[in-house]
Amino acid sequence: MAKLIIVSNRLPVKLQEQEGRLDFKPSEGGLATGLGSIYKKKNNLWIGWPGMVVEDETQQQQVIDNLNGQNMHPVFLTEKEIKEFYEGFSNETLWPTFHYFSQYAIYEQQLWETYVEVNQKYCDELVKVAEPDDTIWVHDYQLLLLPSMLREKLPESTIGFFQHIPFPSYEVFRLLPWRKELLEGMLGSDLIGFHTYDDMRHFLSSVNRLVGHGSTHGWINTGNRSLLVDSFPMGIDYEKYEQTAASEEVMKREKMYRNNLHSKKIVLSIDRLDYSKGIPQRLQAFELFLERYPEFHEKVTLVMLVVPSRDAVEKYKELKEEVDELVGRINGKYSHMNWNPIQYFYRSYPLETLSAFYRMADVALVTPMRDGMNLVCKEYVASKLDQTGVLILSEMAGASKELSEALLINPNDINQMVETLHAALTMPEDMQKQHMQHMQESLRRYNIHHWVSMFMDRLSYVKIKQLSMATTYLDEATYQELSNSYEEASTRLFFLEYDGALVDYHNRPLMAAPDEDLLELLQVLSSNSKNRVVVISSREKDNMQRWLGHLNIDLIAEHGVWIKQRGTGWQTMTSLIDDWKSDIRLILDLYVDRTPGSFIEEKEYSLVWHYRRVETGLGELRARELVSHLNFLATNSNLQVLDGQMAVEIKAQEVSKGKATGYWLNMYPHDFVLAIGDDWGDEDIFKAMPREAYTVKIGNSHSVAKYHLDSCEETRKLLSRLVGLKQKKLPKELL
Ligand code: GDG
Repeated sequence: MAKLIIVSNRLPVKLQEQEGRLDFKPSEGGLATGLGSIYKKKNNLWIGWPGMVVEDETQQQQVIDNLNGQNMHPVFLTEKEIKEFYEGFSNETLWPTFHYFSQYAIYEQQLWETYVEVNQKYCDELVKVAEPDDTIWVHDYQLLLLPSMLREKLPESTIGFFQHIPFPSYEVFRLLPWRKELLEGMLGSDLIGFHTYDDMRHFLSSVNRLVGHGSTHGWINTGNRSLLVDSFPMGIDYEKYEQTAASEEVMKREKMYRNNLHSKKIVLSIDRLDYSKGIPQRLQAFELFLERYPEFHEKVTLVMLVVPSRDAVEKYKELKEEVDELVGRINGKYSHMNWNPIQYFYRSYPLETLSAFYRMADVALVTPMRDGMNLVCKEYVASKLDQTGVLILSEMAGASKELSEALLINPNDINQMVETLHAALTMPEDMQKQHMQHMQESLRRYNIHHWVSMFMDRLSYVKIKQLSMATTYLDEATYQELSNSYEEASTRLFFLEYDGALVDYHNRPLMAAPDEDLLELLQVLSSNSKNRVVVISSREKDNMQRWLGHLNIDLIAEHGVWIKQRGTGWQTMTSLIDDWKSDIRLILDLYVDRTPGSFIEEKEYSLVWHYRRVETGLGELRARELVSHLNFLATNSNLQVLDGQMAVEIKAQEVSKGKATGYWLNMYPHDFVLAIGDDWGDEDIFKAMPREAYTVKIGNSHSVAKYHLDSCEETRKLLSRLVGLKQKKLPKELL
């Protein structure tokens, strides 16, 4: 039975050695709780590093046996791998870059190589336990390459990927030397999730600019697969925080801490030690607050909890020193015998203490410089059972997109932080309750369980959608069938689209001239007296004549305005009027003026605006504008607008490749028909074909064609095999 496998860098347990015995401590993170409801079910599984280096094989086996009993499976990492893959590439290259701290990022080839190796290690471990039809959900930035590695080994599996940290703007992401490989790694997924729409937008833009795949409504087509990118803001286990806050133990602790603090107002700050969390900036703002509002001296205390993290990394050591110094300086300046403005704890506490802190805080100061989501602010809101308290939240945290009732600040604006802190400490209680109530309603609904089910539902939807869009790959068995009917036929028709099916696209259309191999292939194919070969294009007839006119083949140019049967001259199919062209040309000229790099191609009965050489993004934007502009003008005319490959074409409606190919089907007997195209304009050709025809689309996107191939090379391979020709330039594996 198909199962679900969760993969993350760390397992939701921490393995420890105590007095020679191995001990497994469960992790209490939000993700562990949220996914706990699914990974423990049936034969599901969670795969990851158990948090300790285990080298001894007998010990490793003990760990495997123990974890397998709890629906977990370990990936063992060596000291070197932890240093280079986890501390190094993950935390010193990816983490700073993705949090807009590129100046902290290090680029070392050795670290990258270990990152690749460890991703492969996770893949190998997964392949041992996964079945071909399993669903695999990969988590976070440590495993960006894993989706594609898995796709190669388990092509049929369902792969979801969720990134917990931000995805930076293209301008920042492009700085990484391994940017393309990282994106390609992620693109092996069926569904890619981020916390916010902005992360998703940044990712799509990087994919477009660096890998060259555009997207429509979050769908990316890689040429042979379609995948979806979407946003899924992660929630918390709301009930757990609500119930903990209501427990006797937590209330007892709150009372005790309050007695010890003497202060009337408490401001709370909780984070892992990390430069992305804005801890020094927060301290500076608190210092300025004390300076500007002396009436709050002895009345307010900042309880600051910093959880040790990544202390082996240099930048974190420096940050720790900076925080220690700032706290020392502020306390040194303002402390009294019975009041310390800052109570600073550099350690981790049990959930009950955390919950007591949340309960007693009048204000939570959550001011990261950048944060994928931030769960602390959500936990604070869930723990405020009497609905008093104010949340000050950074605009740079993903959570700010949901918690609009919080007091939102820019963490770089110290003055704004100071004034907002003052506003929070003096906010009337009824207003506090109003804000808190709205936030609680939202967080209760969009909790961690909701997040898991949204992601899983969307993943199933993607699989269904992929199936409904898919054409079958023209595999060996189909080839044999096609080849048999080719052999048996006495009259055969071939309809072959030129650009995209026989020849790859070029930035300049006139650079896509036929190479020797193609000319030879067409010559051999057409020299068989049973074959009639029709090459179709939207190109001008003179262009087609120059490149292919000498061959014994038929040609269709300009979408079917012009046709040429072998041994004869060019003729038009219909008497067309082209008096619309001068008006439309004026509009296209306007778009060329506004879009550097674009140009107009004028054909006898159509006009094309090309934007292949335009800055990525701008071309697509202008094309959308132009298409809607032209569609509006074309409403009551007989013109048709084609939104093609990096080009917008406008032509007379009565002209179509489908109509043109219909002419051959009527004129010539045929007991074998093969039609190959790539663009959505070629769908007309497929529709015009008889039912028994072999219709083949290049690229696996939605099509009425029966089959698909992945590239022009594969078209050539198919045709060469039919006529027994060895093509010189084809890659070995295709021969
Ligand atoms: C990454 C992204 C995204 C903190 N101190 C203690 C303690 N904690 C718990 C909190 C909270 C968690 O740690 C911190 O979560 P955050 O979301 O705030 O931040 P990251 O660790 O950086 O997490 C982040 C998250 O992934 C999820 O996608 O939100 O943006 O950076 O749950 O309560 N827990 C205990 N003792 C402590 O002293 N028990």
